[in-house]
Amino acid sequence: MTAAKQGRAKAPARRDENRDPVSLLRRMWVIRAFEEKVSALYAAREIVGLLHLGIGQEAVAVGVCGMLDADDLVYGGHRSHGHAIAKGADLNRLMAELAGRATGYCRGKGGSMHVVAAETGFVTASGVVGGTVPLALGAAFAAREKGVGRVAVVFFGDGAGQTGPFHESLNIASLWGLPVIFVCENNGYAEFTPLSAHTKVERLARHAETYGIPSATVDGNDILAVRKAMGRAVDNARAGKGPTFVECLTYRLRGHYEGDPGKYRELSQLADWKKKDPIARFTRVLKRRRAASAKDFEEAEGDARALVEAAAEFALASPWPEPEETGTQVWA
Ligand SMILES: Cc1ncc(C[n+]2csc(CCOP(=O)(O)OP(=O)(O)O)c2C)c(N)n1
Repeated sequence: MTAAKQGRAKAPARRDENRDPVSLLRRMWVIRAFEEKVSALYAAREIVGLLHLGIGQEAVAVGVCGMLDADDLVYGGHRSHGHAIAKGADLNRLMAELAGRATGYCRGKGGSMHVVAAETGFVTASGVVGGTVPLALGAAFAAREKGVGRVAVVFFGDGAGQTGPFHESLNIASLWGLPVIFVCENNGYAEFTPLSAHTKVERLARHAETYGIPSATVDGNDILAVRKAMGRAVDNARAGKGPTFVECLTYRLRGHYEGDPGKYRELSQLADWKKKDPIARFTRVLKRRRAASAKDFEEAEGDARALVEAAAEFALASPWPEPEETGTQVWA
């Protein structure tokens, strides 16, 4: 069976295979198309529960994961469909998980916020804000003890940067020189609270400084800037030089959750950020550099939408988990 038939969006096996700019654009399109479809299925009540979309933040997911090897480990949070896809998650199984079906990654028991796609190196998402930051330290510690040269990456938001586990993790990662990369998606809001109302530290990377960790703050809607910062971070982690903090300034173009009326932000702010859409922006870069043909651009979006439609069909045709399964795979 081909990768496309399995619902896999040609995930990078190794960082070196991932230099083709068109493949980066294609991967961003897969994430965008996937989340737009999920939004439509949610409106149709085919997907239920709380749903957080990362539309507008695709350059961070693809920029970061594209610099990793297949066996590097990635931890997400509550807004992590894009992170899982960028690390190579199978679209069919991911969509089925969101739709609560037995063919999903966690047999439909995890849903949007608790996806585990272990064989891709996407270890887990989590609904506990800041909760996966210390978990990534464990993976980094194990990798170092085993001497396997693997790195661990954790994605989190600016809100998570105000939690206790985040600060404890930075301190220990620095002290022990762990091969972990902290990727902060600073999208300016924690739920409905603007950054200025939850901290006086406007740049989260300043916390890294406090704990003696090198950092970079980059335009998170510029995939090339994200890749550059990540390249350095990964090289340092693999060379035994310890952690790096990469702060990506970005914006979510959807509400905090699907159905969020969004009254806490100005429409003009949204319109300004739409102009900085990471996909449109990278498309413009490629056009300027004549790095892709008109057909490449058309196919990048078209193929992504076709893959996602197939994933939705697969998910909705899949069986529900049996009621007897309720108590299995549950650790209690
Ligand atoms: C420990 C914990 N506290 C509070 C919440 C409620 N909560 C859900 S999302 C969220 C905001 C998170 O903001 P941020 O980390 O910036 O991520 P973003 O939503 O912007 O991606 C909060 C407070 C939670 N899920 N877990």
